[in-house]
Amino acid sequence: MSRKPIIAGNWKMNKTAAEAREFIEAVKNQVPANELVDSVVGAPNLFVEGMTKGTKDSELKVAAQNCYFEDEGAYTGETSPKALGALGVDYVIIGHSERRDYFHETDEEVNKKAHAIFRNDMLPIICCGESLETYEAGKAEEFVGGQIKAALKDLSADQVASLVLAYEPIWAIGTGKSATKDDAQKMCAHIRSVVAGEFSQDVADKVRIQYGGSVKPENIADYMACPDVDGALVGGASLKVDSFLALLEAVK
Ligand code: G2H
Repeated sequence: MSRKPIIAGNWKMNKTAAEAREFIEAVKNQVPANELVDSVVGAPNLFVEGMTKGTKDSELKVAAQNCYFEDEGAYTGETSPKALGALGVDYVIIGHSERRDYFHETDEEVNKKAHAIFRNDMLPIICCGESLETYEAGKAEEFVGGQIKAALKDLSADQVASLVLAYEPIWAIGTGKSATKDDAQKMCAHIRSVVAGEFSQDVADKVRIQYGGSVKPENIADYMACPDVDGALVGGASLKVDSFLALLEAVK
């Protein structure tokens, strides 16, 4: 089963709107063709509008980094998925361990957000991953399997086949300690088997699974060589033009 690779930069809370514009101008005409790879930049929600305008005639796609699960209403400070959809945002990253950890995002909220994202014609990139403690206790597969089942609850088979899952072991995020390619392959294969069990083998064969956690141009080929790894969610190494383009070149 061949799945199109997807490389998504996750800028986290970095860059100003002017810096984002500069980045887009520098990369937008150098992004590989969309038939080869989905190239995505996850910008701070504050300036996704500029990003969607700036990437209009390019192969680059835009992700928001979070949204609320209601479309509108009295939710001061939240980001409406309806508003993101109307701006032409392609993907929304949800369930990132930083949001789960610092902002107490629960599995149930991740699931509600996934439904809201589909309702507004975007695709979720759903993050999962275990802590060092869980990894060392040998409970990583059980833990991540639980996150996946909860996140995908009541989605349709077609929806699940079209979304993106991102396995990011928390102990490998921004630490420089990337998981080995065997760790990544083992967990991504496990995640695919959980999807097969909950939906079908056909859906599991279609869903794209990224690895994330200290991915950089120097190690991306190792992960992409794994049969169940379909791309990467990249933080630090997605911030610089050269490094982002090198990641895309490595997978096209
Ligand atoms: C994991 C990743 C991107 P980094 O959070 O989501 O960040 O590549 O900096 O480890």
